Amino acid sequence: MDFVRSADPTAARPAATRAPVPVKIIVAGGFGVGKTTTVGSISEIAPLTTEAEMTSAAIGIDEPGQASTKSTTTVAMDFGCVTIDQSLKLYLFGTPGQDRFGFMWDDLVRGALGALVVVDSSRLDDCYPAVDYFERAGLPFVVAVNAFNGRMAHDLDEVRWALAVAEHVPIVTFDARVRTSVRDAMLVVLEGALQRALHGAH
Ligand SMILES: Nc1nc2c(ncn2[C@@H]2O[C@H](COP(=O)(O)OP(=O)(O)OP(=O)(O)O)[C@@H](O)[C@H]2O)c(=O)[nH]1
Ligand SMILES: [Mg+2]
Repeated sequence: MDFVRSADPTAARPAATRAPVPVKIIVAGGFGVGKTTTVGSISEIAPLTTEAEMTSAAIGIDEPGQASTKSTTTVAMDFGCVTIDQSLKLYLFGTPGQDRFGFMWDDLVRGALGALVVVDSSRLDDCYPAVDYFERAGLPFVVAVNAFNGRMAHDLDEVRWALAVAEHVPIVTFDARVRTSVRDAMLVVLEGALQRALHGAH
């Protein structure tokens, strides 16, 4: 075991017992695409959620997709965390999806290293504003198409074209309900954040 003598008390500890570096990651996307599901699937703590019942006032305004049984929506944020390895712990912040909560995104993304922008390929119109937001925010992000029941309405090239996702932005498919699938998507976000740290912005 290597010990380093230093005035810094954390530096004298063996590497294995050092606290992991905390990294803030955003899980964003349009209404009802699976953000809360994503955070809940991977979080190692019971996720903090802020779900509220949707009322009849939302009918015709917020459409979660024809087959959905969705009855609640996120009104503030989702929060969860997951330890990637001894050196890295992700703190996940899920955004609310309804347009009227858009003003909260600027606060939520502050200090984040990257974002996973969840997309439902059958409702691309609802997903464009989130992609556009992160293009402008200058934060590394990955577009993650949630394959509801393994089905995609469009292939990845079509989704990239329809949402005008830039060439340098990775686009992947995943299943928001499956922990390992969410983990793989998160690793792509981390890779982008690392590249940004090493080589700067595109
Ligand atoms: N079949 C299927 N259903 C899913 C999947 N992901 C999410 N759902 C369902 O889709 C609905 C929406 O999921 P949420 O995770 O609440 O979506 P959200 O993006 O957090 O929604 P808002 O916070 O309201 O914007 C819920 O009823 C989920 O159970 C999936 O991969 N397959
Ligand atoms: Mg939600």
